[in-house]
Amino acid sequence: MGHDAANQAGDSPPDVDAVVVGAGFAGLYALHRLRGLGLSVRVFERGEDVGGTWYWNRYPGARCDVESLDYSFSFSDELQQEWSWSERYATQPEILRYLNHVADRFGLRSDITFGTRVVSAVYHEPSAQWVIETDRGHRVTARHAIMAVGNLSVGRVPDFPGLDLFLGQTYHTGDWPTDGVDFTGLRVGVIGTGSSGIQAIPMIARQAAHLTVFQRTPHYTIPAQHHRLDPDWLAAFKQHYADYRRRMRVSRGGLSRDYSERRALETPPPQRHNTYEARWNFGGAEILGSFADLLTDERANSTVAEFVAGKIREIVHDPEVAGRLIPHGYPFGAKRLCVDTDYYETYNRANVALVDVTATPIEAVTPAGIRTSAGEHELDAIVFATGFDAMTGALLAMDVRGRGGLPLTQAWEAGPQTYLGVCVAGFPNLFIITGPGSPSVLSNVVLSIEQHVEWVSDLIEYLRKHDLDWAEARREAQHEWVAHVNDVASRTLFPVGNSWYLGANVPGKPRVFMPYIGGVGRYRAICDRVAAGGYTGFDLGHAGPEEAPVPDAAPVLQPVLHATDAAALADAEGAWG
Ligand code: N01
Repeated sequence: MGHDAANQAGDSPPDVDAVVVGAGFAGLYALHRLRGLGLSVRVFERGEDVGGTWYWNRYPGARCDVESLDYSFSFSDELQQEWSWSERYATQPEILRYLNHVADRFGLRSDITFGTRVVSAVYHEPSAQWVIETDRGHRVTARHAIMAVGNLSVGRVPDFPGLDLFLGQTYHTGDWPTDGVDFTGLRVGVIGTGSSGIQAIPMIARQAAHLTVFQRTPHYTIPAQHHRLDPDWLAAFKQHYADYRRRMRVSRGGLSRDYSERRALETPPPQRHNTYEARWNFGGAEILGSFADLLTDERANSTVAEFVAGKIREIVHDPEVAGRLIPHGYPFGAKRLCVDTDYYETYNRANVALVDVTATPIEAVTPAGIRTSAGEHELDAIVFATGFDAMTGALLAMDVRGRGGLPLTQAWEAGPQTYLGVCVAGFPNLFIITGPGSPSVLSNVVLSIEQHVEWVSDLIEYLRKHDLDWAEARREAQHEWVAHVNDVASRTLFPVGNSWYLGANVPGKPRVFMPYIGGVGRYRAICDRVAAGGYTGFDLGHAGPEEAPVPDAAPVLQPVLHATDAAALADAEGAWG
């Protein structure tokens, strides 16, 4: 179907300049920015409204674990001045209200088609156009295809035997009913204790008659120490918003507070303990930034791991339950650090039980509940907090084909390969916002989205100014970038954790460390240098029968990373966490 459509693209001009897939943070900003350049844009969104992740993840307790003052758009000072966050960490409903406000304020809805899934995107070489088809029968041609599909948008439910026989209700945290769920009086099981499970468990425990948590791997979590934002404090803060954002842009993680340069192993133990204590009390993922060597040196890492284990023993009354909750076997922070409210305290409740499914594996879902090797747990509802096919799931769910009809699934058979985490060799004018190989999920993703959208729109503008039709990453440049991403990751403890960063949570998925750990400030500098060099590492060209690259406009590949930069980047205390 996709091929036939592509063959019909012919010589006619594209229907729109750009198609954007997704209307979350990334899609909304891409639409706004490209429209501002005078491009015609069509956005397709599978949800019935804007929001992306924040449209679907409505589970109880869902809130962002990046602070709201950081996790919001910076591109418009008017927007950031007029919007007032009510809490340190925003709830899902408040973030969704914010994104609705953005959509209305910038008049974005008229260019968005909701309730529509893109099923294929096929590149038609002679016309240098993308042919996009949807599940509702749209067929649109576009010069540029912007994939703003999110990194965590395809939920995973493990294939337990008997799942379809269960007589109660089942839910996935990433596809929560719009009207919410009332668990009052019910016996509920939650499978999974990552960020979603850890947020949902305390809330469900308060409502349900009984909650059984099925934990495979204990995750590290730090209390949010959440609070409301005082309106006077906020008004004073907003006067310095521009400076605050500037610091975020050059930081490691895209956050306003950066990593300490001190090393844990060179800090006397009492001082080290005080640092952890202060950061624990401050709350959130800040603790990862306590010392520069936490994510590069296992001995340093074990000092923070021991500190957190001590906290778990203090909070959880039953020592045996505390023991089961203490993470082991992987470094602190190597799996995504979770941020919670009352998570460990929840295990002191009489109506909550913790089942270790590594010791007693789930054998089947039965009509009445879940059976592990130790016996059956009767349940009225099961919540799957079992995560996502991260970073590549949504892209590979579409039939994306580049030059010569090459499917993206084939190009990425051995794992995702990109240049700068945004472009793929063989797929001209296809841009992946926060794609694998960019800081994406290891950063404040809203800031990384802004950087990508701006960089991509600058590239599109460059093509238009130079009367060019397409840009395509060169294979050598891509190869060099992938090697660099792997090299930086291999100098940290991240690859040791069997995490979704590596695709380890999806059986059969190739294991590739997907996010770029070099830090958002450095990453931005590299992208800027590529642009300043006339898009180093790209071929740029015209549509038409002789659509070969234009030699003058397409600089030959120069090493993107000069020796000194590579050394600096490889000095990857840049791993921010
Ligand atoms: O998913 P996860 P998530 N049997 O993959 C378990 C973002 N996020 O939805 O660790 C039993 O982290 C699995 O066990 P294990 C954030 O980036 C952000 O919680 O694989 N258990 C794990 O415990 C986050 O990292 C916010 O051994 C099974 C859990 O399910 C990402 O989304 C909030 C299993 C999955 O954890 C994903 O988080 C929420 C099986 N067969 C999420 N299969 C913010 O606040 C899987 N598990 C911004």
